[in-house]
Amino acid sequence: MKKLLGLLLALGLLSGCGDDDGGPGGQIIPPRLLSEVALENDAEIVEFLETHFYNYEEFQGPITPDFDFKILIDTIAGENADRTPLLEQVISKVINVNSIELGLSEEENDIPHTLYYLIPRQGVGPNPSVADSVFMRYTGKLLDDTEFDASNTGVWLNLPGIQAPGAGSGARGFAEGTAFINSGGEPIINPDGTFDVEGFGVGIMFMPSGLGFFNNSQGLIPAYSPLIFEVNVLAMIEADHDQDGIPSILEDLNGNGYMYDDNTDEAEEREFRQPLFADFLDLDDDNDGIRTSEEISIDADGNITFPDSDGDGIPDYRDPDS
Ligand SMILES: [Ca+2]
Ligand SMILES: [Ca+2]
Ligand SMILES: [Ca+2]
Ligand SMILES: [Ca+2]
Repeated sequence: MKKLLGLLLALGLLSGCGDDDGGPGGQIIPPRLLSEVALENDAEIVEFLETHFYNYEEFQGPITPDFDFKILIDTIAGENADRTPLLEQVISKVINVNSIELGLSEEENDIPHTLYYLIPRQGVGPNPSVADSVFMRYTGKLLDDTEFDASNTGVWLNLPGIQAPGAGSGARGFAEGTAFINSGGEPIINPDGTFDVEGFGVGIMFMPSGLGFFNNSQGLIPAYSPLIFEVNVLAMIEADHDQDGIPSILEDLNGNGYMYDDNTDEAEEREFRQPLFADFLDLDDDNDGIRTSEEISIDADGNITFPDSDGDGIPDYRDPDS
């Protein structure tokens, strides 16, 4: 997602000084309420899903040899009037979003957002989590079919980087949706140096702007736009960002799929050493001067256990007293 990351960086740099912040007379227009936009976006997405279908027959097979596993979406009309709408095929997941994730000043917490997704072809390989790195192809579109970003050849993406907090850096829904899709088989290297991945996962996701860029308009993406991402998940690597021995996903302590709201020593970090390091980026999670890697135990088979020396229910690596 080089382009999207570039876009994210640009958004980060531009946030607060873009044209869209200036109203008549240069006054700042405050962002809209997350709760209000979530409902509005959901209605737009549901209408889209009711009135569109995808090439499900091609995926259901028999698969023709030249089929490229691309998802094609069209309106239900004319000769396609009898197609099954996407709404009857998608799966939905409700994700609670806090205003801090999007860098909003008006505090709103646990605002439900529905992510809709579809996996026409599940991959044959392992399943990434929102904390992992994936090699993937993707296309990003608006509901009106405008393509705003794509990588057709494939790119390694660090999924938690895509859900990083702050104005303009979001698109949490992309990481959440990708985590439902399994990767493919072992890559096959061709004589010309290119490679193929058999059995890669194919998915598409539809997300409200609260799981995307919310009020940050940029390029072809207007503020408060629902987003569609079609993705091919080719390969994945289980990540341990801080290399403390604990796979990053196990440092999502509250298990909500959001990596930046788990920070054992947050109070101290706020007081003494900004910026904040969430646990998955912190190699001494409790800031007791003993590295996390020395406060956990990993056996010869790679199984991790978390000793609790003083038996207070808090494992040593998150206990500054032991
Ligand atoms: Ca979390
Ligand atoms: Ca920390
Ligand atoms: Ca850590
Ligand atoms: Ca400790």
